[in-house]
Amino acid sequence: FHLPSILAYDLGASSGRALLGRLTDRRIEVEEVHRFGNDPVAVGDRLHWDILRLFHDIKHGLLKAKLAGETPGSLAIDSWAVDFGLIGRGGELLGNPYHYRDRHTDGVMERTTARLTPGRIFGRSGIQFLPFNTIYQLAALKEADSPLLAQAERFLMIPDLLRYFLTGEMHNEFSNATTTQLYNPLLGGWDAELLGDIGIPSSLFGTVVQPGTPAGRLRPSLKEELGIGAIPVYTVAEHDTGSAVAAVPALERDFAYLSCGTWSLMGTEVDWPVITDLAQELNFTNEGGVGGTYRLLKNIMGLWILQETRRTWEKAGLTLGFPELVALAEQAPPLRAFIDPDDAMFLHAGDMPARIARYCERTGQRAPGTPGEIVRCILESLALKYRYVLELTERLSGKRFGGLHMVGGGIQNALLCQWSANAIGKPVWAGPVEGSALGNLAVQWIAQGEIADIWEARKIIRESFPVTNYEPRDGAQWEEAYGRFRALTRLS
Ligand code: ADP
Ligand code: LRH
Repeated sequence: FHLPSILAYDLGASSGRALLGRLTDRRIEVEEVHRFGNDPVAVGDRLHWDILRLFHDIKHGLLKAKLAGETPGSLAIDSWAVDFGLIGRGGELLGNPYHYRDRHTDGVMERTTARLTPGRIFGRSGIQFLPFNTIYQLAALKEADSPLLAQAERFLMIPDLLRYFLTGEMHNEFSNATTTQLYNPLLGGWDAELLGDIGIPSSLFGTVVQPGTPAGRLRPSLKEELGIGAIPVYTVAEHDTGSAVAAVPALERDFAYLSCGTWSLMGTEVDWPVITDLAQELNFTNEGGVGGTYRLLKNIMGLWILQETRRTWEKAGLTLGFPELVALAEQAPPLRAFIDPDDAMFLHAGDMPARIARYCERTGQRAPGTPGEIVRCILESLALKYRYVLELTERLSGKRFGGLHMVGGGIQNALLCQWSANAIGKPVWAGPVEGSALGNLAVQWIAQGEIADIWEARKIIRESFPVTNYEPRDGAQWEEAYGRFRALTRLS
């Protein structure tokens, strides 16, 4: 007896993918049916997601599944956090959603926190201060007197919106809702006071539904267009990091994870948000997860810096793939120059090699010159920042971790995994690569009663996919480097 396959769409900031999953004899098998680019589009001063192209690729994934002879029993979508579309009269999407790296939020977090106080915002949401949080994006629209707000009747986050395109139903999913900094976990709903503070009507926000809720079926026009059945659609942890952490193949209750893609998200899972002065001071977040869990974590700028470096060189005629970049870094001399990846200068798109040079000048270091030196500087700095944030996670949670679980596309970079182990002085357990898509599949199976809970899912994932073990090496050199890194980056 075989259960039908099910379909997971995982949309990352750098690419999207559709994975078919099958659960047979407590083992998961996956097949990637579609992978597609996710290229934001700059128009004038604005940066948008190409939301209709993403929807086109979601439909294309369905078509490819059908051509492969598969009839998925269900599907779900997860994506990056914080971004949203506004829906107007007649159910029309108003405008193209903004990209969280658009500059319209520049200065808005500072103005909003000065007015409301950080304590009020963190105390009510438990979410870290990031300049692109939904609360500041909405406040920016309000400050600009955006016509979108005047027309808006509903607020949908990116997966809510794509799910709505598929089904015609509007639901606000919990894990992603928490990333807005407008959801109050203590009240268990949208925070009407914070919404009032920024002048946004509560009526835009619907009831929040948990991951693993049936959320409609493909709408008739789509069935007709693609010649397929009325596939049921579920909510999952629609925040990709929530799905990734649900798939961490940990057997121990207290574990540390690093979801390693465009962003590096590091932290631990907790049963209840840690909303304390220390959490606020260290700027940790409490994002909602599967089965009532929360992710106590911190954003680290991640491989975004490498992606933009690669794009800068490509525009100058030097096209290098990630494996080639990693090979060049390996040949460059070790532990020379460091950056703080989380310096605000690295947030927006642009010429990262030039910014790295500027950072080094500012901190009295010789700037890396060759491509290999530059990539080495980025990867080593990330590894050192991982150590810093892992130490903060231990301090804040009171837990001690025997090693670090890494998941996501970044673990295909074996050098980064090894250097992370070296920097933290503990083993790194790397796998699976497609963490978010697997967490997405697992929550669909939990909703359908095929898997009991995330702990059983983690066990099944552990038995279905390889985990690579990286033991720490070169302890003394990395210890010395960490001291220099801390001094240069002024991290206390
Ligand atoms: P996101 O979901 O945020 O778009 P992914 O989890 O897909 O990101 O990870 C993308 C990152 O993975 C890239 O920025 C790159 O650094 C890394 N990566 C992808 N493929 C490889 C590879 N073959 N070798 C080394 N690194 C890779
Ligand atoms: C990772 C991610 C992260 C958010 C960022 C906007 O893809 O969802 O958790 O902080 O994108």
